[in-house]
Amino acid sequence: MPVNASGQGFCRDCLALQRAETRRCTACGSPRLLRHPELYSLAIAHIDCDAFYAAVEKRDNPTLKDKPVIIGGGKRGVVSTACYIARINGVRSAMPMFKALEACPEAVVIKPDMEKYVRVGREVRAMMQALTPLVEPVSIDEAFLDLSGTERLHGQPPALVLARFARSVEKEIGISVSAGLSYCKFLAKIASDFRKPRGFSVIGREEAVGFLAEQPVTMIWGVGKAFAATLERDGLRTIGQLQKIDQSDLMRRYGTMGNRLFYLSRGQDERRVSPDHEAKSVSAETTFDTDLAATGDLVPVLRALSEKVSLRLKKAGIAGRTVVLKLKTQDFKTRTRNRQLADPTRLADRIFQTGLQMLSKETDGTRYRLLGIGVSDLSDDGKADPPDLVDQQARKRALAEGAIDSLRDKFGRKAVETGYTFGKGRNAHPPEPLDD
Ligand code: TTP
Ligand code: MG
Ligand code: MG
Repeated sequence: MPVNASGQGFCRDCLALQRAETRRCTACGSPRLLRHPELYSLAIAHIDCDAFYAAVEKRDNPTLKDKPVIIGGGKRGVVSTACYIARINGVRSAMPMFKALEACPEAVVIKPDMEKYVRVGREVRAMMQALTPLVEPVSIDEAFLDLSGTERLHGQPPALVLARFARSVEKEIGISVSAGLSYCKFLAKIASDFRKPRGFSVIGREEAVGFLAEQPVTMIWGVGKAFAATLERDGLRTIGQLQKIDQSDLMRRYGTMGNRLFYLSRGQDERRVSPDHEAKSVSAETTFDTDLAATGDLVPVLRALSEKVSLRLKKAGIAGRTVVLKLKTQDFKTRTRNRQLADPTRLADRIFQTGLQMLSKETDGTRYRLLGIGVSDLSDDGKADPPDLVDQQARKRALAEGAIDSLRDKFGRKAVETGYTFGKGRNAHPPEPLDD
């Protein structure tokens, strides 16, 4: 019998194929059977660890196994996460700690150990990357995987690869995950959340529209509390109601979000799973022909390098919150200085101004052979550079930079030079490529 005969499911515990419509595995007796008519033709998965921080702490201290555990406290005094036992009592993420303890007074509270969670998150990710190069991390404990075309590599369809993966994570790392399998990211993510913990849900093409019709609008990616309230005012609560509205109508009412409502409500999501190359920082540096000490010589170089960094951030749609200045002295000693900003930035001017403040403390006559500038603490640029209401000058410079960018888009990079780089010779435009 071929592995992917339709209607044929398998056991999530021992992975044995199930022929008959039995309720328990014919090989091991487990009730955790998975059957679905499209089980072997779906390849987009979302995997999310169960009660992640709490699961790691329980793994490391077995006496906590059957106790309600809350991870949180610290500065903000809120719950980061709670194990599923504590959730039965009503404890939820982001709840103030005092409320959580009212709901579940016997809970064991543990302060988060971020370093440890990052380490475990990386281990899980490495196991994902062994399945397919197309892993797109979403957060510390979850990722999308595109397993299409991996059947030959694994000798198994994606559904079985995922079940085996969930089993291996439990055995090798000691925590559990939930998986969702579908034909697009939107539904894979919904599916992974469906039967937590240790869940595995499948949403196929046939059932997608009918399934979505019953769900609340908040299930749509990007519909938060505020937008849900707007929809509610317009009498829209379920995705089924959205399915009955024309695209042009939705767009007229809700702009680009209306477009998203139109497609996602119908189970149409073309977003690809795109692997993150996990850049930790974006920087540019240059080594001088002759060592430099004077502020007047260093500043134009700093400006040109800041623009280089900014250009790369803008192209990648990312921003950085920490600005890092690097200097190498004549005798090859490296000095790095960094400063954290209130918000992530991708603007050359902010990077430059911050770098300049740090540089001014280092121009004490020391001769430098290298200057570099960069940003770390990277994130996508959604929250970057909010209009600065306090510093009007910064706001004007940001507007000017937008204008310069669009001129450069039209006429090329050299079309516009700022006062700092203009006519400053070859140090001002570091030779390409820059070593990062
Ligand atoms: P989630 O995957 O959202 O939650 P979870 O893994 O704890 O539980 P679930 O089984 O429902 O997936 O978040 C992953 C981790 O991120 C979580 O363990 C703790 C942290 N976190 C916070 O610190 N604050 C929050 O508000 C949320 C939602 C998560
Ligand atoms: Mg999780
Ligand atoms: Mg998560």
